[in-house]
Amino acid sequence: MTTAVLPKDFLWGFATASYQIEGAPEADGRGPSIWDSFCKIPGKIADGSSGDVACDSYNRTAEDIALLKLTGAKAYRFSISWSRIIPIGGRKDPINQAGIDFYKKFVDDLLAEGITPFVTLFHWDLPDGLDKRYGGLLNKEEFVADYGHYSRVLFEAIPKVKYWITFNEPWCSSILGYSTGLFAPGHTSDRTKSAVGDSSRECWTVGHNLLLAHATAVKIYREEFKAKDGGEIGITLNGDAVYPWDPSDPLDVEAAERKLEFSISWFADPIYLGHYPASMVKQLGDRLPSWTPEEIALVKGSNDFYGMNHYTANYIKHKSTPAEADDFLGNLETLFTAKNGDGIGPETQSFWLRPNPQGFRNLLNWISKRYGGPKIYCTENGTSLKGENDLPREQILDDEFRAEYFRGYVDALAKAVQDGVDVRGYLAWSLMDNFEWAEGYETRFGVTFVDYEGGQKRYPKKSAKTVGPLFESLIKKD
Ligand code: GBH
Repeated sequence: MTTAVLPKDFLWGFATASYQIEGAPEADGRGPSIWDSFCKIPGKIADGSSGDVACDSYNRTAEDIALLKLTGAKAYRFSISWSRIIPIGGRKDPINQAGIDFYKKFVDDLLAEGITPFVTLFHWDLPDGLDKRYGGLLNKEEFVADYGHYSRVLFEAIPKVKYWITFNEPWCSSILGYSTGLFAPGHTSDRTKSAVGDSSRECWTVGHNLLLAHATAVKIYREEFKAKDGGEIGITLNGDAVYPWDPSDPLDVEAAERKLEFSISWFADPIYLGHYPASMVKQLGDRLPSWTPEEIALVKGSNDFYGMNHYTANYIKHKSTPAEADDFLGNLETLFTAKNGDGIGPETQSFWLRPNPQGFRNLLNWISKRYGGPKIYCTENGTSLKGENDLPREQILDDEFRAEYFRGYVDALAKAVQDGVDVRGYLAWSLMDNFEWAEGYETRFGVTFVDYEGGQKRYPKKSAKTVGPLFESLIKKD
């Protein structure tokens, strides 16, 4: 028997991101983003594809809203393409009214259907003009000022939005964009992959700049908009759960904690506690930028809520050799099998993803404890399915594996709430199959099948109808 443990106004729904679904890269004055450029470099995207068409959501907002209605969703998280709002990107560049009107209408259309918008201002698609002009995220003064301007334009234009997310997963922008080079703009010290970058330094600079840009947007929202518009603003961080590889080895226990610090606390400690984690300062030395008193005063306290993206877990084994200069994990190994032979969860189509619902409950508790019980919105959670793309259509639509993933993770969420964690919402990734970044279209995360060969037509999978009933039975009725 299920007990209703979630608050009456708990928001559940689905999430997407602009470059992954919109297509229409040249419509209504949009400029190029770093992902448009990155996709053109041979070898960067597994199937050689790009977001040029994707789900064609720019031209199919009504279909997407119909899908949301079919699921019964109460909320929808999407991101805004900066390149549609300010095509070149900077604070002195022209603003594109057509881009603003598109998102403004979309928000109105969602609200008309009783769906609450969660709007991400930045889900990795930086205007290419800013990367070319001054080095994009590496340039503290210019980037922070331009991001502040961009965010103010949107706060002003769409006051009906009550949930703003400044950045999606700054860890990915920093590490994958500036250390491993797996994501745009592809900087890395690995000269076989790219011609530019210093993996031992750039990612830490970028992380620092993203925190400052986040805090600047929050300050603008709080000083100029919050009183009249009444919304909330926060950042979304990714983080995988951890288990020590050998729970009886204190070094593995410590390494597991360090893994969380290098992924989550890198951003959340400055925001909630006012400093970087000691373990990072120790390993990275002066490669980790230091805070001026003015900077940290700006950053500390800059979250109205904690946005949590969560998918998977790892066993963590410490390394006994000194950390490499380009190490970003905390000098440790991540594994799918524990010392005693326990496997962490079944394989999926994503090399990094193995379902482990208990990890979600553990991590919710860890975040809640370390950061003083913040209000948490789970802004992404979901799975790919091994071999899904190669299955016959009927089997793709009968995605029991994904449905079971959601059963396990929603149950873990409910248990965490019973543990005392303040979870207020949940957005499953994703409303539909879409452009899965470096993996192109081979990996699907949708609760809706998108037929890329058949005019982008959408077909709801079994999981599209699984999520809603799970929440409706957990939400208190009065
Ligand atoms: C999310 O990130 C994204 O926000 C979303 O856009 C995406 O579609 C979704 O995941 C599904 O992938 O290269 O070994 O360092 C999820 C968190 C963190 C998962 C980084 C992949 C890379 C592992 N991601 N991780 S590694």
